[in-house]
Amino acid sequence: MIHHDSIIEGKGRRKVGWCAGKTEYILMRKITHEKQERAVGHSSYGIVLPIMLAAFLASCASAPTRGAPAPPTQPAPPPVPAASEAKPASITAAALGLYRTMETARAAPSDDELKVVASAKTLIGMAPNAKVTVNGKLFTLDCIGTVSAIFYRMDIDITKDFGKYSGNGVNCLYMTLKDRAVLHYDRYPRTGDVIVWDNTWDANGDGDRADDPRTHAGVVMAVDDDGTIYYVHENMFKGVMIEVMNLLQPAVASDASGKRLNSSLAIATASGGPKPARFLSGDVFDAFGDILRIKDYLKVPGAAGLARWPLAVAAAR
Ligand SMILES: [Ca+2]
Repeated sequence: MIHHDSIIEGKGRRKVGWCAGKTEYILMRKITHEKQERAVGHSSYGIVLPIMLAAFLASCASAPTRGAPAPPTQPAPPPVPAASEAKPASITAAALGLYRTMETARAAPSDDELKVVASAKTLIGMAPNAKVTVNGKLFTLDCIGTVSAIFYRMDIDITKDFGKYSGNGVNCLYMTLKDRAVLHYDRYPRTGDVIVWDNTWDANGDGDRADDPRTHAGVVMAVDDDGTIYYVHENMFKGVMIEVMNLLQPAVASDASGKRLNSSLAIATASGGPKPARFLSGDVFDAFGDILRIKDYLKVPGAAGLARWPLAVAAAR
């Protein structure tokens, strides 16, 4: 209230001051006019007034009439491309920041991709941490061992560069893919892409289930039109199996029809405990990696490679 009153008082003072000043100004102007008339007589009005009147009329002629509506403002027309600018035939994946175009993502499976499916199927149903020999090499079917075994059957050694990196096998796989520039984050991957997840378990044992990057891996088997991805991986309780992930709805377990969109992936702790806040596969997704694009780089030395894989595996899809 004190502030409000002071504002009113201030206005009052300004008003009184203005009135007094106006009175003084009128009196001074009258005296000045009398002095000017005495000095130059009335002849100055004969020159000054016509000039002022002409200027006033000129300004009136160019100024809009007060109260009349303003003329409508025309919006600027859109820029017209030059005739030499060719319209693009399509919007590229690069322009959208995608790894693949939608046409590529939807293309029929390649022979290599069918071989990944066939290889993975030889392992489905195996117990957690089971031992298998593939092409003469022994594998333990934990998460990275399962991914390794799937590709090793195709004479692709995903562990080729693991010695260059530190951390667990999943991190070494991630770094290999990153350094070969085949990591991507498309919502529609291809069969044969590997998947890397974060925070699937408390790997560093600090009790925080949100600070453990690159803790799990799997391989894409197939993708539905609604974005549901079927991946094969080692479920640490159930063994090698196919489960689902949907990056269009990453935090939804099932849709309205009951179709499963995202499997439970992050576990509480090895010793039990509350479920993490983010536990669905889509919600702990990190990245995809295009192993098949670097298959020649990862080829097992001396192996025949994919050429010796029987094409009959196509029937396995
Ligand atoms: Ca942790």
